Amino acid sequence: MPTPTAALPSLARSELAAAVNAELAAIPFIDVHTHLFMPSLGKLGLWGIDELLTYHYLAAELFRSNPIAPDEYWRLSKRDQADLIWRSLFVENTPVSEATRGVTAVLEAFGLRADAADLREARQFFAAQEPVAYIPKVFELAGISEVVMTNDPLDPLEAPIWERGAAPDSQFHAVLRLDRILNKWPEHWPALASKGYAVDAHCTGSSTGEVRRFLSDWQARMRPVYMAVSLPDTFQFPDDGVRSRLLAEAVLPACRSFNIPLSLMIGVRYQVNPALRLAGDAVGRADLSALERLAAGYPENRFLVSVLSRENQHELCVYARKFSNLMPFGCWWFLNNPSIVEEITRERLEMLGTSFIPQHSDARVLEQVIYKWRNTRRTLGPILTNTYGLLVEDGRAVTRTEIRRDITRLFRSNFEQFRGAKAH
Ligand code: RAT
Ligand code: ZN
Repeated sequence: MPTPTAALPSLARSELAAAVNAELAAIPFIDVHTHLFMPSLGKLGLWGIDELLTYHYLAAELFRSNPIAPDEYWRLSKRDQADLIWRSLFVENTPVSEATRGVTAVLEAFGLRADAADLREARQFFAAQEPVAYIPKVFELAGISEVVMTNDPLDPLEAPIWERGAAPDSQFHAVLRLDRILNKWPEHWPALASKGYAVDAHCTGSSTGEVRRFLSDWQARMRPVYMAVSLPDTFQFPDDGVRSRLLAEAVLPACRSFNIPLSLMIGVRYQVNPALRLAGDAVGRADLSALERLAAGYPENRFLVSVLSRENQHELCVYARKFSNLMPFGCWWFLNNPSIVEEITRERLEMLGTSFIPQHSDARVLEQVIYKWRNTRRTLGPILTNTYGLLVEDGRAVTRTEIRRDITRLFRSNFEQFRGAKAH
């Protein structure tokens, strides 16, 4: 086998940008965290202009530019909400924010007018799409080969579909999401009890063993690529709460036995403004020594980690240097803006080389993958070009083959290996 570096000649500094951009465009990425759903999960899958416009990132922006009270907004039909957001954020104001610009990028990708006075044309276009052909087309426009879903076994709409048997789809991977169980045990233990698991309100006795049995049953049903939980900025581990006990006695052993990672998304300040519903969460700096204790205390477990606070990013890189069972991923939610993505990604490249996953889309509406991945590629191009430029300046030639290998590692194989491999 020839060495990969022998395959193509070294690039001059002036050729780096074109090579990086061409490879970024050509390599299909894996989207490691979304809220999209495979077709067999039916109506859970959202798409089209009304869903794009009522995305909670945009609802949050509406209340800054329109005097409508949240309660009044929620009483409107989805169509009226979308019309209001369009008028307020796209017609009466220029859509310069990241989330608004995203909608215009989607419209542009489909050849639709982004400056229309109303949504008639867009609604007609999206209503005419047939999911079977449309999903692959959207993935192609986004430059992704597959997405990872978020699947909550206690979601009253989703769980029954899985229980009846949902047809798997090779472009959508399942994830067993644990927020209800780990963060809201008092509200949700009765749902487990009603399904025949011997659990109690204080999570004592057989409870943790029974949660393990529950996870095992859902592992068999969903075949998840990892388990996942979002966590507050106040997250501590270990502590004497139910969450720590469930993590130590049910979730971590289950991940070990199924040989899958646990994804920890840390730093949410839940519902600081409940009137905004899904848009009502904020961010807080977390104490990452909890992560240190998890990574050090459970070396046989692997952790995919995203932290929401900008202030926690550097610490996360330091911990990833200490513990190879940590895989930093994504620039999550309020961080997914070019200025912050640039800062975080440069920091990660400088501290971790190519041993991290730069981004996920967090898409909730199918077409969002088009703009979110377009933006990621646009931000990453100059960062990688500059990184290779410095290397060339410091005397190390770079080939196109190496650039391809690095981008493939960042956006595909780090995930593929980490999800299946034993920690080393
Ligand atoms: O970014 C988002 O859409 C958030 O509302 C959350 O869903 C977050 O990504 C999560 O997975 O908890
Ligand atoms: Zn998410």
